[in-house]
Amino acid sequence: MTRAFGLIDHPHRRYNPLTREWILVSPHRTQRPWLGQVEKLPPEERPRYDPQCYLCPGNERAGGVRNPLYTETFVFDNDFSALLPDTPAGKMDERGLLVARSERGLCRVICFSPRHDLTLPEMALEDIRKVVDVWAEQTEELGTRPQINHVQVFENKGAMMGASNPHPHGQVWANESIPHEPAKELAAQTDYWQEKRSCLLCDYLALEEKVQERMVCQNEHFVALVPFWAVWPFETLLLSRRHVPSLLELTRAERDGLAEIIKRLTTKYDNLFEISFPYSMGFHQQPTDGRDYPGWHLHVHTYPPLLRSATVRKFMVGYEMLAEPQRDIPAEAAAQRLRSLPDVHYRQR
Ligand code: H2U
Ligand code: ZN
Repeated sequence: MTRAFGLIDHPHRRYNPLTREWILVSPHRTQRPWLGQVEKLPPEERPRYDPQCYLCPGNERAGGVRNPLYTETFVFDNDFSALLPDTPAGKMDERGLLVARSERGLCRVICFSPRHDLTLPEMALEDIRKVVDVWAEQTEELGTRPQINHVQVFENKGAMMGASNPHPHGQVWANESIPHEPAKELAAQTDYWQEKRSCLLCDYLALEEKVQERMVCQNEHFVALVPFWAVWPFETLLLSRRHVPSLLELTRAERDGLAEIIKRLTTKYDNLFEISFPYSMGFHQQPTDGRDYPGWHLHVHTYPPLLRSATVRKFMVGYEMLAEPQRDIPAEAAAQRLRSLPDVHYRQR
């Protein structure tokens, strides 16, 4: 029995330097037997076109608008937008205890493909590349508006993550304020930049490249890894190798690299339990208020809820709701699993 502290054997807390939060890691718990039910899921078969789907080409959406017969990507204003462009300005503050502010913005839906039966990993590389262009276009178009100071591009995939429809799609929400998560990351990256005159995520990536143990996959322009401070079981962080603050600064070759690594990473995810793997994935880009943020480094977070099979998922309950997040599978073990999975999708093998 070892007495000396080690990350593999002993409970410990890890620090997330991007959000400045701590997580509890309990590696010894993965040995305990799982008593919950594990069922085999039926194979998913979807038609190329679903007459009931509100995202398929030519179909009607809520409110009676009809989608065009689009052949590549398609973007539209969300029919149930959480943010609206014409909200009147106003605020409330009762002794610092009842505080509110008006918020303007807008929400869009991005269809990745006209094909109802595909998802990102099963799409052709050149078609994912077109989605990368749309993400950049949306960031630019919305971000240059004077009242928009932050653009959040994301995808909710799978019913488990609350996605309303299996048709491949993502969303973009753009608003006046910098939301809570990016605001925490902005503070940490800015402080680091000011203290060290170098970038937090560039320095972090250099460390990870030295040890290699949390790497998942990489190409000339991007690296996907399980961050040291990961909370979700197979959480990953995708980083550009070059220090760029947003999608807009990527060269064509870097956009190609982004499409390629997204295909590879999402393929590995699907291969993990041989199901269409649920997750929430999103880009973190510098604010679009026109100011300079030299410390900001473009990255993508992917948060998947599945723990050890297609049916056993992680919830943030109990200690995690009341104290802090906790994980059983150390980041190193999760990275090793993802790394060893094939780059060819299980349905295309
Ligand atoms: P998910 O990415 O969580 O599946 O959300 C899809 C969005 O599509 C959701 O925000 C919108 C919902 O408001 N939607 C429309 O804009 N029009 C419709 O006809 C149905 C759903
Ligand atoms: Zn569809």
